[in-house]
Amino acid sequence: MTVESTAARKPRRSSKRTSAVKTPAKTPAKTRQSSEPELVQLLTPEGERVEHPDYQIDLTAEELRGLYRDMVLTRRFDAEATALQRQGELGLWASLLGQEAAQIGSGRALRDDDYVFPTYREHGVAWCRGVDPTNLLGMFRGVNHGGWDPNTNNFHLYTIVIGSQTLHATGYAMGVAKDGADSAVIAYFGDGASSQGDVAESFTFSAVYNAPVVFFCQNNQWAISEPTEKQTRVPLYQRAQGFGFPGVRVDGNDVLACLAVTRSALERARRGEGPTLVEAFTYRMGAHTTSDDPTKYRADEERAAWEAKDPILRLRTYLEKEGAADEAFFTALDEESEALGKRVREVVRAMPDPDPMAIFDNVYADGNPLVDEERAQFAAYQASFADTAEEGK
Ligand SMILES: Cc1ncc(C[n+]2csc(CCOP(=O)(O)OP(=O)(O)O)c2C)c(N)n1
Ligand SMILES: [Mg+2]
Repeated sequence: MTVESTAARKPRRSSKRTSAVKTPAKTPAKTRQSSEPELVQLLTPEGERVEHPDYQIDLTAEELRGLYRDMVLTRRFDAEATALQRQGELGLWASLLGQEAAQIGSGRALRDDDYVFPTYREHGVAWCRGVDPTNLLGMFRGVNHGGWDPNTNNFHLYTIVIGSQTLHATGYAMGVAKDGADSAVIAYFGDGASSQGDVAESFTFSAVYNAPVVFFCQNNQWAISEPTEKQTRVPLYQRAQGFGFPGVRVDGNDVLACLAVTRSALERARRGEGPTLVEAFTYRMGAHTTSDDPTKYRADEERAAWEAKDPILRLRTYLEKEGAADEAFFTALDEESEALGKRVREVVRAMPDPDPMAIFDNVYADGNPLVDEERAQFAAYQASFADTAEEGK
């Protein structure tokens, strides 16, 4: 495999980002990809099934429809959450638009007893774990700090502190190994997070302790407004080599490849052969969060080029070509999507505001004098509003 360094490929960049795929209409897909390191692909953007020598997958029509349904419902939920933020029902939302295949493919590779450490964008993985999507919204509405019990679905709470969850995953995986269990752990993080010291430390520890952990990096090309080439001089998956474990780059918009590659990495972890870094090469189609405006720092053509690689569309093309799904299936799924959207709207709007004093609960298991002092101060502050209301009568 020939791998050019990012620096060699793109000598000088202007502040307005141009991408390796900036001229999609004139450049055939094959030529574009040949300038990038090889990635594992089982379903092309045109919906053609292709083989890979190291990763095989054989799914029934029902399983393929299942993956399609997962991606469609996740996208619908995500669109609803974005709309709810715009209507003032959520304070913020981090959309997964474009990353459905990376999340559903990897999420469906997991066993129930595996443990997941997500970031804040893994709504598709949460879906695969059986977390009710409405539970993801409380934190974004500001009415709770999490919204689900991590141990019910082996899906940890969302983590905002970039990269820190890779350390939690590594420690957890070391514990799994000590227990002699054959389950695996997966940590999700982004291209930007790969620059964090926490990630480097978790690579070191997991390698040395042979921890059963899969590092699943969704390289969506952007860390807010910073492009990937500001994070690394080499393709991210190659970082693993320096730590002594394998790294693989997969087409993150190909749900079949993401499933096959993650499955293989999890099996390797279960066999006691240690960590794997999976780099899912994908694209953040939307804004970083609803507080961001990507038109300020990236060109429209870049998004358009990635639209042609849409993860849902390519599976739909394949399903139709293979006769694996009929019109009735797509119609029923449309109806199911609408019903999900309606349920999400209703549940969010009915979420009660918490008692303001509840913010001091669960800070320390056994209490703390400083928290007690702050609680008393805040209670007095709250009471001052009651006095004002009385005076106004
Ligand atoms: C330790 C830390 N530093 C900075 C931030 C601010 N921050 C929030 S998201 C983000 C970018 C993360 O990019 P990436 O890891 O690529 O994930 P993506 O948002 O693209 O999924 C940053 C810098 C943070 N939350 N935590
Ligand atoms: Mg990113």
